[in-house]
Amino acid sequence: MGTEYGADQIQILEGLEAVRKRPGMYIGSTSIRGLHHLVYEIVDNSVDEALAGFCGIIDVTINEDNSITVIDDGRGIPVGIQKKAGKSAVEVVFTILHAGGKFGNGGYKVSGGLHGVGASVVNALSQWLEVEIRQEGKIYYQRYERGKAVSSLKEVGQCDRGQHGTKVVFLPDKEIFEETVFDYDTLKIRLRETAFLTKNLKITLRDNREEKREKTFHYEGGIREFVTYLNKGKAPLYNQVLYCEGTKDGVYVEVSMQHNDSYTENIYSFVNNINTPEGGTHLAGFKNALTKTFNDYARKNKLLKESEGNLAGEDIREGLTAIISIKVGEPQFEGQTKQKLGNSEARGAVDAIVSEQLTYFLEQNPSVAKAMCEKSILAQRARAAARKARDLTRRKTALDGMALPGKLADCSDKDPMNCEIYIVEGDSAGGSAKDARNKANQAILPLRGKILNVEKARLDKIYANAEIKAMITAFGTGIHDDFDITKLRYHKIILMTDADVDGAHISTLLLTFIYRFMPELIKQGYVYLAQPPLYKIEKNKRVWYVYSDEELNQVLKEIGRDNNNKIQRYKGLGEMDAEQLWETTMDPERRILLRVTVDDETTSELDLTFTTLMGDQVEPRREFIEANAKYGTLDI
Ligand code: TSJ
Repeated sequence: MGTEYGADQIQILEGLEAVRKRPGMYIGSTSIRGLHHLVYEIVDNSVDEALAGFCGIIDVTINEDNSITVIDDGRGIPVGIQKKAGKSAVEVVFTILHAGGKFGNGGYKVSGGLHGVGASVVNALSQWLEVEIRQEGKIYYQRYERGKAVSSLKEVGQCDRGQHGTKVVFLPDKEIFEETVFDYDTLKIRLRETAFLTKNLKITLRDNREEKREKTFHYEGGIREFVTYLNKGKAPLYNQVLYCEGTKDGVYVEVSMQHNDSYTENIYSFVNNINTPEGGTHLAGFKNALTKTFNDYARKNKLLKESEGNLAGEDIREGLTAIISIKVGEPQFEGQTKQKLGNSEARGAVDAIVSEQLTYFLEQNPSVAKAMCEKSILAQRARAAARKARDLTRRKTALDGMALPGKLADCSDKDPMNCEIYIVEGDSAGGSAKDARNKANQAILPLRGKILNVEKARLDKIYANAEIKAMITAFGTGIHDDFDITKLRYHKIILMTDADVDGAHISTLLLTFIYRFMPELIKQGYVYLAQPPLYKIEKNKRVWYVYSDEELNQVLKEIGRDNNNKIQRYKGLGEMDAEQLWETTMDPERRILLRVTVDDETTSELDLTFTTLMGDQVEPRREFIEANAKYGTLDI
């Protein structure tokens, strides 16, 4: 057998070798993110089986050794020999790069995401992988090591004829991945999203490591429940969740939406269950239908006076939470990051289905239509006022030659690459920071007290807010349509707040503002959280700064807990003198910074995190900060 390797097979081996040589090309990265991607690649196959109507249950388990088991109750990967490849379809799936799930005429494969490359890539990047298939009363098994079959597909037993499905177990290769410990919450967020997008599919996630956990996601309402979930903790404007569904030109369309009383737009679009953070034709079709249908209705029913101009799309979308989910045979992804749908038929399909069903809904529910219309008209007026305010500031800055805020203590270096700006809570801490800083490249912008919660204010009020104006002018980029990242004046924007609950709240407000108005700053990694110490310990003229209670106990254990330690707890940044602030929090050689990042695979969850934290409870805020620290990467 060994001598009979043909040219095709040699190429196959090279194919998987290529994956091991340049894993980043296939799964984005070999960081913790790439590690989790392996799970999604496998699970996506089962989801496809569910979309085809043959699978209702998916079980995902993190095993004690950090291997992953995925089991579904689908038809089972076909076990027959594929003539062209000269091996079983199972082996083709696991050893040939880019082999989709198309077998004969039964092909339905609709997935195809950014890295939709499938099982062979996971196999190539796993120390070992085992597959078990139950089909027509028989159990089949095969094992691979680092992408290579170590046995052929064998019948290993018998099962009930009614039993069928696929089970895959794999251990990510430590030679490839920087990190091989799975994070339960990361998988949970993604699997929940998948369950929302695939109604009637039941997904269970289990953690069999030290901390045993289990969670099942099953949403009969599908994306309707997704909208309810996203609006949790907010006040909906009306009780119904609008839902549109239909198929046109080969595009299956589902849309669900509900307004809440906030001012932000939360629209998430998906194609074949894959998030499209940059939108595309399906989103454009939705927006067009919404604007057109709504204006038609408002005019016809005299909710909008003849003298008044049309409602703009953004007025109607104020406070709107919506999911647009479409399924299409051959998705075309465009844009630099391939996160934008290009299929032109999707635009028309979504537009037509939403227009027709929304028109009907508005006619059937006049009180809901009226509530929507009143909110939109208020938004329209606020937008006009905001434009006026913005034009004024624009004219002013043009005349003043970009006047910087008076409170800003700028740095002398003008090369943004070298420069950092510390956003500091309160004038007293601002004072210490000004004394402590390196004037050459560290600027300080003190803010007074709590900043405006942009989730709870309309645009006109936001533009009029002094702290927000100060930040916008200091950063230099402008916002929204005017945003220009090349004008950014500092390549590190560092939020420095007290290491307590109030400080955490202020950081959250600041991050919310930046995320809503200048998301690119976060996406491109310019935003950081400073980490001031919680305690200072002194003993025999030696000093330790510690950043958590855990660390405090550790240090005390090492040096002995006795009365000679003078432990000082910092209640706020203001309690530190300039030198201490420099040593612990601002000196690039010694400080710890957390970089704030977003995971675009689960954008909806991140948005939710930002918004729930705006509530009045203390606990969720702390959770946020912890979660954030987890997302953060350490920069010494
Ligand atoms: F891809 C994979 F190997 F990683 C994998 C595939 C992993 C897991 C956990 C499940 C699956 C999988 C594949 N579940 N269900 C299927 N279904 C098929 O491969 C299948 C079965 C029958 C037919 C048919 O046309 O008769 C077609 C397909 C694609």
